[in-house]
Amino acid sequence: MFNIFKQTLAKTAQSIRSIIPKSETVSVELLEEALIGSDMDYDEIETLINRLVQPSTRNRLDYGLLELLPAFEPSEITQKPFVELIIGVNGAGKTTTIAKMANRYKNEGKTVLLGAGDTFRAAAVEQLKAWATKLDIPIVAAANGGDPSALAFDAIASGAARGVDRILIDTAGRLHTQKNLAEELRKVVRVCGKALEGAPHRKLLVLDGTQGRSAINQAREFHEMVGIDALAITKLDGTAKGGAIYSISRQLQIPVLFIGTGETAADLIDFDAKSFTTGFTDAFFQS
Ligand SMILES: Nc1nc2c(ncn2[C@@H]2O[C@H](COP(=O)(O)OP(=O)(O)OP(=O)(O)O)[C@@H](O)[C@H]2O)c(=O)[nH]1
Ligand SMILES: [Mg+2]
Repeated sequence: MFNIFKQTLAKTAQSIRSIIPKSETVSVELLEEALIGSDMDYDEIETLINRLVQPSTRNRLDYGLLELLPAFEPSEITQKPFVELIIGVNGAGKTTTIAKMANRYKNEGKTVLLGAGDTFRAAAVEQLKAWATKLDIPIVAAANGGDPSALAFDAIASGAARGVDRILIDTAGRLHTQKNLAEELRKVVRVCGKALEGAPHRKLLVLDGTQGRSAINQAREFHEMVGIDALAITKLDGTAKGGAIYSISRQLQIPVLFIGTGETAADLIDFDAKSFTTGFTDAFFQS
């Protein structure tokens, strides 16, 4: 059966295959080495290996890996407009992920509005505007250097007045260590709630997949800062660190919603624990 994650995990699979020989089973030693190579954190490697019935066959590994991932029930979206605030460090892939999500929602028949809330970085507004034009989606933007909270307020007010289904608000890249920018983000969140009760309904943290498990601490700090509801992991196509997803998901206990698989608007897939794990396990058992 076609597995959508297989292609995305190509680099991860290549690294695993360089360690694991073609066989029906895999030894604990080689499994450990390959998982370390895939950037899974040792906590998860240890847990998996301790639980794994030997010899490790495809089915046993598949089951063991799946058990590492917390199960999340997707909650139904009833709010209209549903406001999503997109957060993350510089260059994580926030703006591109917004374009991908907007494209997805539009294809599902929903109406979307974008808020160009990165008023800090030069050309950030232009970048989102270019996506809006390409996708033919309305955007609320102000001149660079404006107040991101005011922009968020305006975007929500405009989206509510137009009766759109979804509002996606971009934010400037920031490090969790920058205190003034942390305060600014908290203010954006507060002001969203003033524009519309309950907004932002989802605070989505975008993590750069090429950072692997080192993104866990970063995510923790953002979570403490504003409370993160969901994760998007980008650039998985360009990294051999696919195994880090198990540690990110298990240690943070925040659902991974999306996986970024490239630079175009179509390169976004819904994270699905089962298919992801099948794609990952496949690398260990070459056929
Ligand atoms: N290969 C690949 N590239 C991606 C993916 N997502 C984003 N990128 C690229 O990563 C770079 C940064 O993406 P942006 O969306 O501008 O990142 P950002 O977080 O908005 O960056 P700042 O606004 O500067 O903080 C761009 O060149 C994107 O094309 C992905 O899933 N795969
Ligand atoms: Mg951006």
